[in-house]
Amino acid sequence: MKNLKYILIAFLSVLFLFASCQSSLLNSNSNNLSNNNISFGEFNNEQIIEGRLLVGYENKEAVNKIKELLKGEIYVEIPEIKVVGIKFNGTVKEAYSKLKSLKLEGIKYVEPSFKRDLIDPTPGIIDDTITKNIDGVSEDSLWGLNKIGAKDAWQVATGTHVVVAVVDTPIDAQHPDLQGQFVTGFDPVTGNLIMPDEDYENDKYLGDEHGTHVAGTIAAKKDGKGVVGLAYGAKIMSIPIFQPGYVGDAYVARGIIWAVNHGAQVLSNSWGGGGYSKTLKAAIDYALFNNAVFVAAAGNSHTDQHWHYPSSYPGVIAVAASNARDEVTDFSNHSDTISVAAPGEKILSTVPRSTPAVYGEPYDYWNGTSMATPHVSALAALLKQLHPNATPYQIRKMIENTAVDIDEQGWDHASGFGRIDAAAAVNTTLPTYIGSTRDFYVYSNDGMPLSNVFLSLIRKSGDGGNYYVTTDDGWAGLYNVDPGNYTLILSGPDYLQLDSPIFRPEEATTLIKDITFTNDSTEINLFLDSSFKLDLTFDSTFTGGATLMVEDINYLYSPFYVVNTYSIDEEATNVSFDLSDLSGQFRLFVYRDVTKNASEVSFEGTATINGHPVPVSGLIPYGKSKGFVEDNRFVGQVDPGLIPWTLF
Ligand SMILES: [Ca+2]
Ligand SMILES: [Ca+2]
Repeated sequence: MKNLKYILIAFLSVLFLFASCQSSLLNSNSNNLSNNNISFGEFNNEQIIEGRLLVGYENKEAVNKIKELLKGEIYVEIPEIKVVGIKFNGTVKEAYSKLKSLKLEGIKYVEPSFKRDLIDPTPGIIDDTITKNIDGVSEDSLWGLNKIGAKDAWQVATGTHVVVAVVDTPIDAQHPDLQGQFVTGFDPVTGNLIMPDEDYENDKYLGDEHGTHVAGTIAAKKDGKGVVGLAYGAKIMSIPIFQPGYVGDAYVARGIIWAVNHGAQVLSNSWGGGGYSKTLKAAIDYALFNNAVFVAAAGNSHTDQHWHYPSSYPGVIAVAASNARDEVTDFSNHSDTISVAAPGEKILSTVPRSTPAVYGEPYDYWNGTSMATPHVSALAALLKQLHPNATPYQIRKMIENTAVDIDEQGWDHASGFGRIDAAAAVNTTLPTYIGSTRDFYVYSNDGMPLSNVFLSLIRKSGDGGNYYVTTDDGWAGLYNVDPGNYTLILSGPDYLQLDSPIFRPEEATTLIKDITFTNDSTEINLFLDSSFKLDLTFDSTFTGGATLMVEDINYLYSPFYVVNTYSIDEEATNVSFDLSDLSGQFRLFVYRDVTKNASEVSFEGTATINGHPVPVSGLIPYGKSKGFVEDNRFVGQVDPGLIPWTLF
């Protein structure tokens, strides 16, 4: 009800503006949470690369102002998603506090560049009880390929004419089982092209074990020697993002976009880490929009989480690791964003010619979701050969719908829809539903777009994954979300963030509602709302009464700063006020006319914010007129009235 009221009031306010009428109605509702619309990306407890900031812009001119203020330089530009990387001397924290003083039009967000890791594999120990055929390197000895029905799948497709980007370390492209399997790749840091079969790591030692192992599972040659990839008819595009350390989210975004622009139809990502990057999400959305399938490893830390990126972004096929007994491995991460499981234990594949390996040949057994992921990427390549125009949604559904149910019955956090079955997937029909976009717009009650609000979509049926995003200048877009019934949870913004409009955890609001998605695209407007009740007890009464004053701290120098007043009777010792209808950042104080009463008055009580009690107190000194309503946690820490109360 309140939302409707505020929309109406906002509309009326515009009318009053045109009438040049400074009414109290306009006065009380012209408040804003902030004049500065820059959203600062969170990095609490996350590892970041210092001296680097990523800036998402609408207007490139504004980027120059940030660059000048930080005395920095632009080190990477990604015009497709309107992002630049700026490097500067100093820490990200220092840069944030400098930037907070800027009022900039045309900047969508500023965020750190997170550190991410290769998902470390562990060399596997050959265990004949589960891999009894393995007695050497042989194309017939690959238990994973046998398990998922590779030979039957190859009757239908081998990945011909499909390009799979291996976003990983460089690759030993002259490995005898990989040579000839490449198209031109791209170094996103230097901008250099990597020629097909160029041993890119040879010039500067970069460490190419991981990418070489992944590449072999996707497209090692079927030549009767060594191993064979599930999509041996496909071509590999090398996008090295570990050189040897992680090159940063901006370079990775550049690499992803280059790959998509140059023909990659599938991107295989066996890496990840914490930290929600808006830049990375924009690059992945770009891939999905351009019909490229994005596959990512769920991680090897055996935790149950959905803050591992890129695997937890909506639309990504997140891959868990299973073993030869169709159990999920003990290292594989669990998550409510897992799509499928694939063989990821004791996986035999190519390693660089320079690396010591089994049987004296450049092959080795590794464990990891890193090894499971290329099985799924290769399967996506087989499906892309069969259905060149299929959307990433259709490819994902064919893989999920044909997976063999393992672990708990039905969809589960360990294996998602189950272990992939390549033979079944290539024989299934293309789903008619191609996927659609879900756009959410999130505002405060007075129409201010809210950034860094967490939006969760929890599937009611429990027969599939959930989706998590944060808003970016009031917007959150999700692609490839399944139709069905969901519980939508909006919460935040997070009070710990540097730019947060709130200073207390109690002020973070939550909106929970049911939502149903059909096959059509969806556009939904959401308003965050909060409740605020104030109960105060005075130690003595006021002669001539007093007033509770509400002032908007963002308008202290304008004529409209007094938002509301509530009178207090002269006999009153206990008073209650409900401020829930307000929206903005306020300071609250009790005001009296000093000519009528000059003795000291103190008060204490409770502010109940969104149902959470916060003890408050205040003091009107002898002969003074004002006593601020202070959060007891801040008393003595900061000047009274300095930390605002925020209401949505
Ligand atoms: Ca071979
Ligand atoms: Ca299951």
